[in-house]
Amino acid sequence: MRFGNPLKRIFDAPEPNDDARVPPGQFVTEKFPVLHYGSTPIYANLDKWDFRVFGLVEEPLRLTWQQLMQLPRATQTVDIHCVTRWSKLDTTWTGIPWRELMKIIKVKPEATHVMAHCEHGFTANLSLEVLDDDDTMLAFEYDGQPLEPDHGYPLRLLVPKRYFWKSAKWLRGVEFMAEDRPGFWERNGYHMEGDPWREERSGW
Ligand SMILES: Nc1nc2c(c(=O)[nH]1)N[C@H]1C(S)=C(S)[C@@H](COP(=O)(O)O)O[C@H]1N2
Ligand SMILES: [Mo]
Repeated sequence: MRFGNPLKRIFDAPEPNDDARVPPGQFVTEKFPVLHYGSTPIYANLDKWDFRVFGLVEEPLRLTWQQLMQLPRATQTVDIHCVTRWSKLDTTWTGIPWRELMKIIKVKPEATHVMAHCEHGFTANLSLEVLDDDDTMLAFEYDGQPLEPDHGYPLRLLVPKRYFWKSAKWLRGVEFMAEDRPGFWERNGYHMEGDPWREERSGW
């Protein structure tokens, strides 16, 4: 029996399959589909725009765009997974890491969950445990450019470890809560957690 050249076998090995990066039931797209309920907010400027931190915090905050832009930023490349079955690999975002935001907030010990609040009343719920990750951010750039209006300009939440509906566009604030509460899509039948690796699509 011959084993051949072991080095050759290594070089002939197929590229690591993207399957390992794509959650079950998803297909990869090169496009960047636009998906949301309602209309896209258009801002003439950000003079009146603010970002609110409220609920179970020692001190509620209201940050202007300029104040938010003073916070440390980071750029990361991640995969995103929409519950409507498209995944997009290697998307590059710049934003304020969640953990940087948390450094300026005094969260009360009883807080376990966050409701993301957006323009037009859209909401999405997340546990603090899921948010507390180094790839969660308040994103304001995609591919080095300000977010397109349709993709959430000026600010969206980015939670790569959850289905993309949790990455709330046109984010205007975060509310800290003592229990989990369904957000917009969660009230409409989506799963409370939305982990793509566990295919947590429907809550029913
Ligand atoms: N404010 C707001 N954010 C939202 C939504 C929405 O309806 N309103 N839809 C979510 C859903 S279901 C998806 S799949 C993604 C789509 O983001 P994209 O349009 O940038 O691809 O946004 C999420 N964020
Ligand atoms: Mo979605």
